[in-house]
Amino acid sequence: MAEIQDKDLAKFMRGVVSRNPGELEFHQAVQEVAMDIVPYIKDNERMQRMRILERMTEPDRIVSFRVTWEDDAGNIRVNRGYRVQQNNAIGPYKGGIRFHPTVTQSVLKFLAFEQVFKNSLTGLPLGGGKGGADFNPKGKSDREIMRFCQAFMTELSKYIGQFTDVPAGDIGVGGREVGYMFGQFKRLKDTFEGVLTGKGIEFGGSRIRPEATGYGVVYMMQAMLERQNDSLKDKTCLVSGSGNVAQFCAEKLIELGAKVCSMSDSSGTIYKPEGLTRADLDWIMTLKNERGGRMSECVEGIGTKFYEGNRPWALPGQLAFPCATQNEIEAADAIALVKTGCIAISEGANMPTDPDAIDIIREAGIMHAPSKAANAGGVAVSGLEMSQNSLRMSWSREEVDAHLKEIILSIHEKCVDKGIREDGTVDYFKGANIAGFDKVANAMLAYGAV
Ligand code: NDP
Ligand code: 8G0
Repeated sequence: MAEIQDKDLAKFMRGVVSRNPGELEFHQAVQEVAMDIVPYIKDNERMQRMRILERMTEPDRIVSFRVTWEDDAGNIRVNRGYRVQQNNAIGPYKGGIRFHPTVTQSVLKFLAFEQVFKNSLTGLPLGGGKGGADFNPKGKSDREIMRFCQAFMTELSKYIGQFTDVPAGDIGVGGREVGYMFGQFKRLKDTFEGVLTGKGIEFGGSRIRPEATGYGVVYMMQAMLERQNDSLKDKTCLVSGSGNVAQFCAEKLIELGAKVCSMSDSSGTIYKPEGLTRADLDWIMTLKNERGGRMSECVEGIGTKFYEGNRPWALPGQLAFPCATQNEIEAADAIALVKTGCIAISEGANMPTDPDAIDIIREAGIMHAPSKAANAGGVAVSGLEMSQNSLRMSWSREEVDAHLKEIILSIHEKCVDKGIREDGTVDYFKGANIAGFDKVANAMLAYGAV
């Protein structure tokens, strides 16, 4: 990372680093926000005196717990579970649960911190949190997944509730896992409440929740292009990932006439220069959602190219949609994107672009919507799921999609409002940080020293 020039920012970051030693992802997420917020509140005596930014960077609490479960061979297995309850100034803690071997406290703290700003941007009454476990669901049987989810929820159930903290899925946690966790919560507490989102439609789930994040990422791109009198039609697109977010990002792009030239997983990238068809995407969805397959199988299945171990960023494409994981665009990838003429990036994954890559992309004048703005559609529809649960109602696809679009457009407007530069271009990172910060900060000021 480049050395920090601003003296106040450097001092603030020294404090963050010394209070959170070794938590690199958390430092990265805080620095990205502080870069915009430290100058923004420099002359705000009240925000300074009330230590608003210091308080925002300290989670309200973190619970960490042992998850003991039994595998199919009868072995006792142990994992570590967490819930980071970051900030509930504007609503109950809200954010997903990740099951992946790379889960650490630092990763969940960065995600929970980002979540606070994102949830604020949605305009809905949602605080920020995140949870997960270092459990690897790959290769596990359905019954092992069930036992793990039940063991995880047995402990987590002590800390959550519809008005307290409302988790959902994330990497490695989809509809099936949410079902197992909801079932266990209901069994333990004997209450039927909207304590999780991303539920099945039969037990309180919202229409469009599975699609929401990916669709929203595309709506954000559409809004950025339209501001330039441009459109998605016939644009070549690089999508990374092939999970929930990537699949529905690809679906919406195809529907709107763009060409999805790549998708990927942790083994490598597929490439089809003329763009995947709807039938290709259906094949990929079955491969990933039902057969637990790898992207390399697309070569035989749908006739794409496959580049083992590679990310898609060096392939030709006008638009980029990172939808896999954090720091999947590094400096060399950013250079490749600039070289092949990428004009805009909409982030589906959380913090997919590392700080050096962000600088390169900014320098090149590429439009770049940060995850906290671009992927907020997922949590927004989770917020709508909570509303429907409270109303004991269920809205149609059209109603939910219309709300989703409206929320993404309003986030785009907030970014423009707070991030517009003198030359008329927009710093979407700055706009999202300031707009997300304002609402939470003002609520915290209203509460006094708590
Ligand atoms: P899924 O588990 O459905 O899919 C994850 C995808 O990313 C898979 O293709 C996976 O490949 C790939 N991936 C995950 N970790 C790595 C890694 N360390 N290196 C390389 N590839 C990796 O998760 P989602 O689609 O739900 O989540 C993707 C991203 O979007 C995450 O950053 C998540 O936080 C974010 N997000 C998700 C939302 C949602 O509603 N689901 C909402 C907002 C943000 P493989 O199959 O090989 O592991
Ligand atoms: O619905 C949610 O609360 C949720 C689930 C997964 C990821 C996210 C996110 O915004 O990163 C939110």
